Amino acid sequence: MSERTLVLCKPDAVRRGVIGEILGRFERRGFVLLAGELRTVDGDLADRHYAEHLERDFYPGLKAFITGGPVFAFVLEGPDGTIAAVREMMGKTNSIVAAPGTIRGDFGIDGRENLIHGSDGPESAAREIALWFPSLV
Ligand code: D4T
Repeated sequence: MSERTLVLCKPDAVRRGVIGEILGRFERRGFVLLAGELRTVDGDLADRHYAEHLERDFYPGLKAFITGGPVFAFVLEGPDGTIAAVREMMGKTNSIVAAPGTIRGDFGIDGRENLIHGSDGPESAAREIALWFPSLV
């Protein structure tokens, strides 16, 4: 059995020039890169990607951030457990409390500008891959 997940290097990661280091961690771990693209997120894609957060008080700031510069979107594939393993490699949402050794814990200190997104379960992975890379579905 295999699992796929959608990952975004957010605009802060692209701006800071660390997408190679981030992608390299996943490649070294053994995940297979199925697709990848540098893309500027418009308001509509932001709203659809973050549909669950539309009503949250932090969403306007999150939307401004995610649409504020290009992201590097990619799809990884690996065995069952890949979605959770990628989330573990990312670290906790707020980079300042993310463990050293995780991507957020090694590269950042901010709560919003936290470098990376990864699908949080099989349903969101399927939804997000269809949204970002419909040709893979
Ligand atoms: P994403 O979805 O970007 O992979 O992050 P997480 O899955 O780790 O965290 P999340 O969905 O709870 O939050 C989405 C995104 O919103 C930012 N955020 C979050 C924020 O700016 N202020 C906040 O209070 C929270 C909770 C950070 C990640």
